[in-house]
Order: sequence, then structure tokens, then C-alpha cells
Amino acid sequence: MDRTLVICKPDAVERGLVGEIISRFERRNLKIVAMELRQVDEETAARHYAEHAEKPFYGELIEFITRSPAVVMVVEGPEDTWQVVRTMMGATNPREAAPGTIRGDLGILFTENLIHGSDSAESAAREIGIWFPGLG
Ligand code: IDP
Ligand code: MG
Repeated sequence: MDRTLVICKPDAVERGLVGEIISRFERRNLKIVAMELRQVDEETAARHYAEHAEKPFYGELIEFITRSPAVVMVVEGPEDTWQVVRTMMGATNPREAAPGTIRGDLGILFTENLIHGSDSAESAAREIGIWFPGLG
């Protein structure tokens, strides 16, 4: 089996869309193998988004991801789960996200785009290690 990290960002929790997002994974026959509602601290946010530290939107991104609780989870499927989840998420900018995707159906803002999913197998391993260090 193959795992990826997903975060239902604070806007998803605030708007009550976590159930909708989880339902989509369940209907796709992906399994949730770890899940926690968590107030993200600045240090964890900085580790998670290290690749964006120099980007102009970084400050806004950290402020957003730490503003209220997020639901962090590990999702499992048969193979390339990160890719399946990314396809279900849609484009980063919800304005460009296709209808039928999570962002394309539910979102409209760039920073507040509801969901994070690892962007490669390597990212998935790194991010699962950050958020669920105890997970074998
Ligand atoms: P991803 O979440 O689709 O992998 P990344 O490029 O890794 O997209 O960016 C991380 C997050 O930073 C995005 O999900 C979004 O919340 C935010 N973000 C990315 N680019 C921009 C931008 O140009 N303006 C505002 N926010 C952005
Ligand atoms: Mg990314």
C-alpha cells in the first residue's frame, strides 16, 4: 500500500467541509490510516512549507495555516496515492481548478484553497514524518 499526507486547511474546518472532503476519499476507496484535528504551530508550519520560505506569499500562507485548527491525515491507496489525491484536489489556484475537483467545486481563493496534498512520493514520506512521526 502507498500513503500520502493530506491537510484539510483551516478554511475547510471553519466552513464545515471536512466531511465532504473525507467523503470524496472514501467514495474513491482510499483509506484514512491516521487523522487528527490540530492547531498548527509556527514551527511545524515552517517545516512543512520550507520550500516556500522565500516566496512572496509565504507570510500569508503561514498566518493562514496557523489561524485555526486543521485536520491532518494520512491517506492510503494501492499505488501513487499522492497523485490520485492531487488529481482530486485540482489546480492550486481554485480559479483554474476543474469542476469535479475539491478546489474546483468548493474553493475560490488562492491561499485559502481548502486542502494540501503531498506533491510526490518523496514529499509524502517527508511530510508524514513531520506530522505523524510515530507512524510506521
Ligand atoms: P499546492 O498546495 O497545490 O501544492 P504550492 O505551490 O505547494 O501548491 O503552494 C502551497 C500553498 O501556498 C498553496 O496551496 C496556496 O495555499 C498557497 N499559494 C501558492 N501560490 C500562491 C500564490 O501565488 N498566492 C497566494 N497563495 C499561494
Ligand atoms: Mg505543494
